[in-house]
Amino acid sequence: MSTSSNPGSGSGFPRVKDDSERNDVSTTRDAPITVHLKTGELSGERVKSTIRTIGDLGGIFRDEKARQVFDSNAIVYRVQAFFPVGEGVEGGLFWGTTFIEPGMVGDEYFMTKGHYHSNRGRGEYYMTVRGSGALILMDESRRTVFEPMHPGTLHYIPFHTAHRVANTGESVLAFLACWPSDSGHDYESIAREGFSARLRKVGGIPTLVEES
Ligand code: PAN
Ligand code: ZN
Repeated sequence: MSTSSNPGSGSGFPRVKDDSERNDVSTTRDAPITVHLKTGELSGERVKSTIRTIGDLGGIFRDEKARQVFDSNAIVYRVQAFFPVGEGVEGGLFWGTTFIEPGMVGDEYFMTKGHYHSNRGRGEYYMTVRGSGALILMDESRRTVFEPMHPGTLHYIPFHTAHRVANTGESVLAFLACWPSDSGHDYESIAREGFSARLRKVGGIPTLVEES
């Protein structure tokens, strides 16, 4: 079988026409993505970025007054991601890096909003590349645990499990992630019910404290 040629490759990589329809072997060959293994930074034309500021995180932290003291534009985390197929397409995989700044809101660490996958039967991998933190996992019976994150730690997030990451260190925490393209993100359940425990700094140590 002949491999398809790459017309126009002499002047660089041609743009992919329609990401959502794409399901062939040239997906990353035509427009490569690279991961900088020390920093987690993704590069490539098709990398998309999202930023979450303090202002975006209302209702996430326990101490709402402490959150409001910050400049609402202060960045808490950003995500770089590669979506080779459209959101919701069955059978594809997405890839991303999350960078969480160091910081505290009251006695809670800067952290992600956290979510279940809308399609509850979808798991995920995380791998830490920089900094230190904690992956907080809650199953549907609301049992919450956490796994320490350090460069090289690999974290399997089981399906039916809410997940959130806190930066417990003093520098940026970066982790890679890979998840199915038909996972979706259910933030509403977390906004409504929260996690059953919060990771708080108690006596200088990250401690999971049950919500009363
Ligand atoms: C990750 C997360 C990312 C940001 O890519 O989406 O770390 O966290 P929130 O989505 O909770 O704001 C992932 O788990 N994707 O499924
Ligand atoms: Zn997820």
